[in-house]
Amino acid sequence: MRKPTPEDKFSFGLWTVGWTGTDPFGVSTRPALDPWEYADKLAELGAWGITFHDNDVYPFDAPADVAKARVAQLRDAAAKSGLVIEMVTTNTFSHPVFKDGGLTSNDRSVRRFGLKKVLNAVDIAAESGASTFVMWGGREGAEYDTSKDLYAAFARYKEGLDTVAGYIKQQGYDLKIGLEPKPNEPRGDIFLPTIGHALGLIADLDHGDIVGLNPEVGHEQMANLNYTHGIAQALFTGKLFHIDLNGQKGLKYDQDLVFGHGDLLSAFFTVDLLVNGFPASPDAPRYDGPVHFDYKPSRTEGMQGIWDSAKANMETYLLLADKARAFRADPAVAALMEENLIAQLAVPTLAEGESVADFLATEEEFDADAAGAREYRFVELYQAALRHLIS
Ligand code: GLO
Ligand code: NI
Ligand code: NI
Ligand code: NI
Repeated sequence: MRKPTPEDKFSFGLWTVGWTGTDPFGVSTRPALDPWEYADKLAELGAWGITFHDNDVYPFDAPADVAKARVAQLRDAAAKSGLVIEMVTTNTFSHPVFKDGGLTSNDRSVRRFGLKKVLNAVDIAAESGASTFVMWGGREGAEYDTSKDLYAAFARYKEGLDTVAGYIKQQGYDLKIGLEPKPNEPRGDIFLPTIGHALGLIADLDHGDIVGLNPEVGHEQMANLNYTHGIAQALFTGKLFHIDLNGQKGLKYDQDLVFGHGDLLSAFFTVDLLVNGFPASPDAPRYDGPVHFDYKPSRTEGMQGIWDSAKANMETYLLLADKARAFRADPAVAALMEENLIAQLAVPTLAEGESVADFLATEEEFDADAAGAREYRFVELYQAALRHLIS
């Protein structure tokens, strides 16, 4: 197994390795290090980048000079260990002020405060050389359908996102926004619950050109959706700006397990898409952004477990990437793809220049019963993938 290198573009949130194990039922099981204390070890393991929330680096109530100094100290540590700060985000969920949301709180004064906090983090992102600014609206939502004018909530969400995107453009920052959908937790129902909902709102924005997605494996699976299909549609729309990889075992709370420690076959096809692209669409957009892990070292683990699990994410990805390449290079797989008409789906249904009138006028020989009797061997093709995966 080769060691990860910076070319692999693996990155970690400071809140991932830095999670001390506090959950709704229990206190911390591990000590917290200072944010800059994670850099050396991550670099040593082969990571390329780090990401953070404003309040991973300085406390919510830190005076501006303290905040500045702490961010500077983190930047120095990252630079010394050769790590890139590739993404920055804002914590608009921990403090009680955000209990009803940051951009969609009913209380306008909270929204004005939340928006300033986000814009301040945008400045930090730009100054830190980040290329993506993630917005996960974990508290944007509700438990009770009576608690919100939902039309106004979407209008305020749009207003907030357009204000942030407009500010990025006005400042001339080289930053794109990645919205992170999640169906629930901590709110009973979070706005923008899935990739599809987020794409819908992006299409309504005035500055949607710099707004895309940061989809997370576990979040889509919490909505019982197929992550690979989700990121495929984001790629199709030119909106896959960033990814949060992790593991999830079905419809549970947000587990944030190590990538692959959930639905392994699904993880395999996700990596296949990321490294090989679409089998019959060579000109389709490819993802070449950071391979970012948003996981949590389980609370059973100590300091050793933090590094074991960080390493495990990268190892799983590299192992799956090798398997996925071998799968695509296998002549038996190519033959099965051919037999299953995989390439034919890339051929447009209408001929070039064919009008609908011409199309309707064509009298094609077509035997629906014969076509209906056609046998696909999708099972065998999937089994071929599984053979590569477990051999
Ligand atoms: C929580 C989210 C969260 C975001 C982070 C980045 O479930 O996954 O960790 O990824 O706040 O914005
Ligand atoms: Ni998450
Ligand atoms: Ni998660
Ligand atoms: Ni995430």
